[in-house]
Amino acid sequence: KTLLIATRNEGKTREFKAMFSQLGYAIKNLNDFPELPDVAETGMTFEENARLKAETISELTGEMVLADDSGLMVDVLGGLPGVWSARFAGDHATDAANNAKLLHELASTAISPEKRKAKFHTTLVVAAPEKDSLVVEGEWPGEIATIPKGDDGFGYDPLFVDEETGRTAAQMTLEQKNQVSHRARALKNLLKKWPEWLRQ
Ligand code: ITT
Repeated sequence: KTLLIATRNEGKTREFKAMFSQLGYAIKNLNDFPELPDVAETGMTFEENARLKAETISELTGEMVLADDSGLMVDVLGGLPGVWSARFAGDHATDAANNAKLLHELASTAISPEKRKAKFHTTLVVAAPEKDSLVVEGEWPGEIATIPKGDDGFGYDPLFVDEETGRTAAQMTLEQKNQVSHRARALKNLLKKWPEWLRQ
């Protein structure tokens, strides 16, 4: 069984590959299909953007497609970078540039560590021909570190401290992150609803 994920992000894809391998699914992403277009993320919410990605690619391929729209929401920044997480430091910004911008924003507000509360959010949408899309969410509470720590993961992982263990997401192995992350929690919610949705 193969499932197409409407993403070009290899960090997300690695996590989905590990999580779905236990379910017997092989994963492909948009980098395996150069002929498929980039879907513009014009929505104002995670759900709108995840729907745009899943439904556009499902219509173009006629296949069942999963999309993930996710981001980091920092309390003292009013939930930013949120849906703009990938583009926080500008269009096509690198992870390093986005992380530097986040540290800069928090430094200028001169707040204490206990006020650096944040959460990671994922909305997953599964789209398939002739079906209403399935939508689920997952969140991971934590706080923003003052310096980056750890070499694993992607995106904001070196700055995101897990509330439970005090480790950054980049100090966790892929397996450890996949036990507790926003993406893992969203996938768990998806699996509760998926069998019945498939039967419809
Ligand atoms: P696709 O749209 O092709 O899936 P993207 O990177 O543009 O890839 P998003 O629009 O969902 O994905 O942006 C999410 C950004 O939020 C992503 O680029 C990361 O910077 C950050 N992010 C999401 N999940 C993360 C995680 O598990 N660890 C660290 N950063 C994460």
